[in-house]
Amino acid sequence: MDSLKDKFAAKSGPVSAEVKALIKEKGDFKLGEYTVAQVYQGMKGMIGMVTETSKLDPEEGIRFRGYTIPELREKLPKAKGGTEPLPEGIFHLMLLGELPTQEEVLSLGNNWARRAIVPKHVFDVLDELPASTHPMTQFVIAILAMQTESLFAAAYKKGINKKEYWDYVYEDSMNLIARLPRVAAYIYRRKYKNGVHIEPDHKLDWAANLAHMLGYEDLDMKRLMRLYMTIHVDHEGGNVSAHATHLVGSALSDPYLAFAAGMTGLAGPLHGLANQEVLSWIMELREELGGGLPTEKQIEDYIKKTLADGKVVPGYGHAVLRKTDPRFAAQQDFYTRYIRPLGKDDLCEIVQMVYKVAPPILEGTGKIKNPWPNVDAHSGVLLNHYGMVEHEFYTVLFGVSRALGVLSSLIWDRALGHPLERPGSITTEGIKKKIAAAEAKA
Ligand code: HAX
Repeated sequence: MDSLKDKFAAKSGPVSAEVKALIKEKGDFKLGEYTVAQVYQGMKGMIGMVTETSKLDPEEGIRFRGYTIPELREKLPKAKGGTEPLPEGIFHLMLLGELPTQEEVLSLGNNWARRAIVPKHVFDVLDELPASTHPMTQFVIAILAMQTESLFAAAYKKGINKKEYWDYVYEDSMNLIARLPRVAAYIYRRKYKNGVHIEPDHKLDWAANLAHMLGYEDLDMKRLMRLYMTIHVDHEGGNVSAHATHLVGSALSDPYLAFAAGMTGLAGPLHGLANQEVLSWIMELREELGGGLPTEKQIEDYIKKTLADGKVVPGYGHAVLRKTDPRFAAQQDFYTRYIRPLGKDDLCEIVQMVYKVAPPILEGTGKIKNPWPNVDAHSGVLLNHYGMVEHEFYTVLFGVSRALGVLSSLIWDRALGHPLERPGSITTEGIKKKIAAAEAKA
């Protein structure tokens, strides 16, 4: 018996009927007209899809089903004696739109534990890759290797009614989420710990078990992993990883294929790979200055040099946000609450200094729309503090968390019967003709 699935079935039916009626009655309602700049510059600000799980406000940041990150850190169920939310809880919230009880979160954790067995061939595939293969490439390959298990693909081949799509997408998504921690840990231990693997401990919650399989038994790292896995889940529908998953899923590619597409997007340095880039950038800064804490002036010069070299300052800027990312603030709070009282960490301190120095410089360029830090500006130094020094691995952790958001959205996509996504495009010649015609009329 899967009570989460029963609740989803009870919820999604009426919402689906409501959406169909809305399209029928108000389908011609104009949502806005878009500019040439928006068409050329990544469709920023265009409302082009429906995402139920979260909504991003440029000034305030993300809300998951109406709740901010500080609210969720307080309200979501925690592990026994724990202080940070269990990510099982935010998945329940995104899928059903309701805060879960402690019992529901425990039941979901057990549900994932029962599904967590990764087929052996996935490890065999990973073992064949050169050890130098980037962890994100390995992650995507492992997800694709697991596609042999897709219940959606098997059912579609046999022939199923459209109304049943969500059920199989739900099953695939739950299996994927259950198995990703093992896959991530396998990649990590193979690449960085001489292939000495650690068996799962399903008495632990999903995030703590991930920390355990990675080789981190420290309670503090488990606490960080719960927060990390909660805050990275979702950022509404238009970001590259969420949009790619949604887009590929719209072709009825199964959740393994769709999620792998999302992860190839997350692996880009302007998106999830920025967390790796931030650490490398800070390490290079330290190296150039011969170690220790830099002065504010030295950081200022380094930022200016980065810009002068035509590079981006990683961890700063955002396509939608126009203020400090609340996910950055949550990690800053984690540092001041749990780490700093025990002794300052040089790299975490540098992050605080960059936060003070960078925004006015970035703003001063006159072109960067958001001079404030995003989630990736802080995450690496916290992992590094607890001993995870392998920067190239950081985006895989982001990806494990992101699965919760994009896959709960994918289940909704199929429950609501969203069709194939196929926006129109235009040529530059076409744009010029439209402008000329409008100007001739005026
Ligand atoms: N450093 C230097 N230049 C920057 C910048 C930064 N941090 N942020 C923006 N710019 C530049 C852009 O490259 C662009 O330059 P050109 O006009 O020469 O092309 C100009 O400022 C205007 O860009 P924008 O409109 O402010 O920003 P975009 O919406 O185009 O891009 C990005 C948003 C996040 C990609 C951008 O801010 C950036 O590259 N940041 C650094 C990389 C980063 O931290 N990425 C992670 C973002 C959060 C996320 O997805 N996490 O997973």
